[in-house]
This record gives sequence, structure tokens and C-alpha cells, in this order.
Amino acid sequence: MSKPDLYRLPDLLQRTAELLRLSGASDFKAIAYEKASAVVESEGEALRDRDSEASLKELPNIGSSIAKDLHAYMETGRLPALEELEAQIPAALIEWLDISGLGPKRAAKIHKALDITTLTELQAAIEDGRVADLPGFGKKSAEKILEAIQWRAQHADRCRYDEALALAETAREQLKKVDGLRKLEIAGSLRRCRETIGDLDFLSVCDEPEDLHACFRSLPEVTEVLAAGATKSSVRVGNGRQMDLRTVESKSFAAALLYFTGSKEHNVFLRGRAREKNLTLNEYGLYPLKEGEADREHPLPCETEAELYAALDLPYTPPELREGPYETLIRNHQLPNLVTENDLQGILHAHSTWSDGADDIETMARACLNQGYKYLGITDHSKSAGYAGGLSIERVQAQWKEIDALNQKFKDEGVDFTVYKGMESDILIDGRLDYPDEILEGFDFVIASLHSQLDQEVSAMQARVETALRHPAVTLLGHPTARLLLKREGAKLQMEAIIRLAAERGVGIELNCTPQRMELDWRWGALAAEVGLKTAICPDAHAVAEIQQAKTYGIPLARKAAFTAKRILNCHAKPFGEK
Ligand code: DGT
Ligand code: CA
Ligand code: CA
Ligand code: ZN
Repeated sequence: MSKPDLYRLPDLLQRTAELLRLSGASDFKAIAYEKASAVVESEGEALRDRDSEASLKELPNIGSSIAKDLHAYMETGRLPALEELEAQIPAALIEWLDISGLGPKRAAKIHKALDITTLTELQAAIEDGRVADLPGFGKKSAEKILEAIQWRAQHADRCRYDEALALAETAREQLKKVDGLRKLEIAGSLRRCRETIGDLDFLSVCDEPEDLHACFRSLPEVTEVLAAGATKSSVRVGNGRQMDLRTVESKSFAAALLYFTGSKEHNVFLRGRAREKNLTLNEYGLYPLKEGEADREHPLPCETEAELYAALDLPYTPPELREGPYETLIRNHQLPNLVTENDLQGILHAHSTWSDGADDIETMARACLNQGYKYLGITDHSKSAGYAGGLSIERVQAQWKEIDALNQKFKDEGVDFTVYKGMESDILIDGRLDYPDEILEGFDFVIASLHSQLDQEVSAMQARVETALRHPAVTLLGHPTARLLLKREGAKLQMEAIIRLAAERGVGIELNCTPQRMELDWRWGALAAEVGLKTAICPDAHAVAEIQQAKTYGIPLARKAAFTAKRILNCHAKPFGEK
């Protein structure tokens, strides 16, 4: 077994202190764990040399009982004191610690005085005035707790990729100004381009860590400081997310970045790989094994992640592929050559003022042209989408005329740019599309999308989508489940069958990269590659400002779903062949 991870230990000791306070233990005991947390943090990797209780006890502020605990952690990766507390305190009471501003001591007071344990009971006790009547509380502070409970209920455990990305960029801009900053990277799920993010993980190398951490804790977005160590800070920000900042030594940066990027499963895979090569990988570096232990005097000199992968005889694995079923491909040096933003040749799936878009076709087209694209595929809504200004047959034909005239205009100007006639057709309840075949044949391409009646019975829904896929006019299936991240689950479909059928029919499934949708879900990427499924990176732009979604969110999604440029229609100069 590889050694337990030392970066986690300070947090676990802090947690122990909090739970001690919550259980009503003496302050003295809790403070001892807080001090131990700081000691362990400053020891860092050197802690590994202390392989007995006696040598741990030699550290400042570490008494025998905590030394025993630390020793157990080094041996097993588990902290007995913490586990005992977690077993002994009701789980519902532990949830009170997530209420910002309440604190474990005051939580313990309320719990004991009113004999209540759940958040629901706490809320009731605030509403009927029992909490306000407790000594040391009062009406104002009871109201604050209530607000914090309600606030917590409103904020999901996760936020969307776009929200996390915006937060990360704002923070990065500020942190970059600190003197002595040498490296700053965002790690974790955001670097892996997950569609939703739990918390943000920053990793840095800095000559003035105190200044950097002070800056981090006083960012304008910060609403609460959760931890303020010498090398690690944690804060809560306005939208409820937590952000962690770590500072590591320059020589550990690559290994730490690898570690904090994860995924956990990928870390386990890499550590196993190191063993096979008679090496050991931890969060500080890559070392030769000497008598079963890391030879810490002689770390392999890896300054980048690429060098670490190379030392493990593995290909550099892009963060997007550090989760999912890719271990065999990694081992065999067979990773796909992922699409990059330079591969994008044009924009497909955009709305204009003909339906519910904000800008007219020419404005959208010229914006695409200015951004270096060769074409734009306009796809307004079909006639059943009355709510979105869906087009009647007459309006479709009028739009075609406008597009023909616009293409002629580009030609006359000597501009190499094409507007394609597309349609985002609703898939009707029985799987038919929204126009007669002779109209459908007039489009350059058709995206078939589910927009309404999503609560249909499972097998009927499946048949509905499969019928649409069999229609000869369909080029792409739009946002397949119509999910809205963190809001609506979307249609329950047997996606494997749909992917196989689409590939067989030569129909693509779009990567709809509006941040609320982000589907085809990347988890289908390996199957999609296996069956040769095609796709298009679709910003579903309803205004000029949304065209950039193709790059900002579409490229990360396409990479995470393991697409190569070849299988992406709008990475080709002629997206629909010589049609
Ligand atoms: P999130 O925040 O839920 O969206 O997902 P992550 O992947 O960002 O997870 P997080 O923030 O808990 O941890 C960041 C990375 O640190 C994670 O991807 C891998 C590494 N890590 C954290 N805890 C462990 C652990 O217990 N074991 C291992 N091997 N790695 C861990
Ligand atoms: Ca995270
Ligand atoms: Ca984290
Ligand atoms: Zn659309």
C-alpha cells in the first residue's frame, strides 16, 4: 500500500478539533488538535521520517495521545480520534457545522440546552423564539443563523463549470499581482473540465506565501475564511463555493499539481504504475524505492507533469482524460489526439431574430467571420416551438432567400464565408419532425431536438428519439436528454442504444455547449469513440456574445468526451461534405 497522503492530515486534525468542540469537550483538548494541525502542516514531507510514536512526540506541541493518533494515521491513513468522534456524534448534528457563522461551540450549546439534533428542529426552534431566548444568543443572532440555514438550502453542493471558471479567473487576476508569485494553477475538477464543480483548488509556488494567502483571504468575493494556515487557505465565496489555495515548494510543484488535479482514481492508477517501475509517487515527488521505502534523498528531477508521466513510461495525459475508462489506452500509449480550439472551422447551431435570437443573420455571420470562422450554420426553431418564434413554412422559405442573398453578397465582396441553411426541428411526440419531407430536404442540415413533453413514458421517449434518428433529413441529434444542469434531470433515455443507432445511421450527436446543458455527456465519450460517432461543437448561440461558447465551453467538453477533430463536423472546411 502506498503511504497516506500528508496534505490531508492538517485538515483532518482541524476537523477533529471542530468535532471535539461540537461534542462539548474542553477547549484545551480542541486547541491541542489545532496546534497539531499547524505543526503537521509546517513539517510537510519531513513528517514521514518520524516513524514511531516517540519520534512524533518530540515535535513541539505534540503530546502522547496525539502522537499515537498521528502514528496510526501514518500507518493506516485513518485518524482514530476523528473516527471515534464521527461515530459518537449524531450525523444530523455534524451537519450544523456547515451553517456558516454558527460555529461548533454555539452549536453544542443549542443542541444541549434545547435537546434538538436536526437542522429542521433547529430552524423550528429559531422560528418559535427558543434560540433567541438562550443566554448569549438574542433575536439578531438567531435571525442570522436562520438566514444561513436558508442560504445553505438554496445553494447546491456544486456549481456549473462556467460559474467556477469565471470565479477562478477573477481570483487569478488578483493573485497574479502579488510580488514573488512564481506559479499559479487551478487544479481539481475544474482543470479536468467537469460540467459541475464542488470546490476550486488553486496551487501555487510563491516567495512570499504570507502575502499571497493574505490576498487570497481578502478577495472581494470572499464571505468567510474557513482556514488560514501558513501554506493553505480555504475561503467561502458569494455563490456558496469553497476555494482552497495551497503553496508548495518549487521542487514539489509538478507532483502536487498532478496530485491535486486528480481524479482520485487516476492518482491511484499512477501510484500503482510507479510501484511497477520500482518507484514511489506521492504528492511531493517521484522517488526510487530503497528497501521498500521512498529514497527521499534522490527524487527523480521532474519539473513538469509531462516529465513525471515520461518517468513512469506513460504518455502525457491531458487533465480532461484523467477520469473515465482510459487506463488501458494510457498504458498502451494510445491516447487520442484531442481536438483543440485551432481545429474549429465554423459555427453550427445558432439562432437569429427569425426565431428567438437577439441578432440578425448578417450580424451573426459577420461576427463569426471576424472571429476567423469560415461558415455559420443558422438553425432557428421549427414551427411547433411557438414559444420560441418557430418558423412557418412560408417563413422558412423567406429565410432561405435571405441566406442566398447574403451568400451572394459575401461572394461579391470577395469574402470566403458561407451561411448554411439549417433548422433546429422539434422532435414531435411521435418522433416525426416538424415539416413535410420536401421542406426538410431543402435545408443544408437539420438538428433534431427534444424541447417539450419530456416526462413521456420511458419506452415511448426512446422510440420517439429513435424514430427521429432514422429520418433521412437529420444531420445531428441536439442536446439529447434536454437536461439543465443542477436543475432538470432530462429525458430518461437508453443512451447506449441511441449512440449505436446514430453511429450506424451516420447521424451525429451534438455537443451542446451552453453551460446549462453540456451534453452529449462526456461519460459517453469512450463508447462514442468505439462506434465512430460524429458530433459538432454547438454553441447554440442566441446572440453574437454566445458564439464564443464554442471555444470556452465546447472545446473542453469535446476534449473531455475524447473527440478528435476528425469526428467533429465543424472542424472540417466543408462540414456536410460536397453538398
Ligand atoms: P470536486 O471538488 O468535488 O468537484 O472534485 P475534485 O476532484 O476537485 O476533488 P477535491 O477538491 O476533493 O480534491 C482535489 C484533488 O485532490 C482530487 O481530484 C484528487 C486529490 N485528492 C483529494 N482527496 C484525495 C484522497 O483522499 N486520495 C487521493 N488519492 N487523492 C485525493
Ligand atoms: Ca475541487
Ligand atoms: Ca478541494
Ligand atoms: Zn438551439
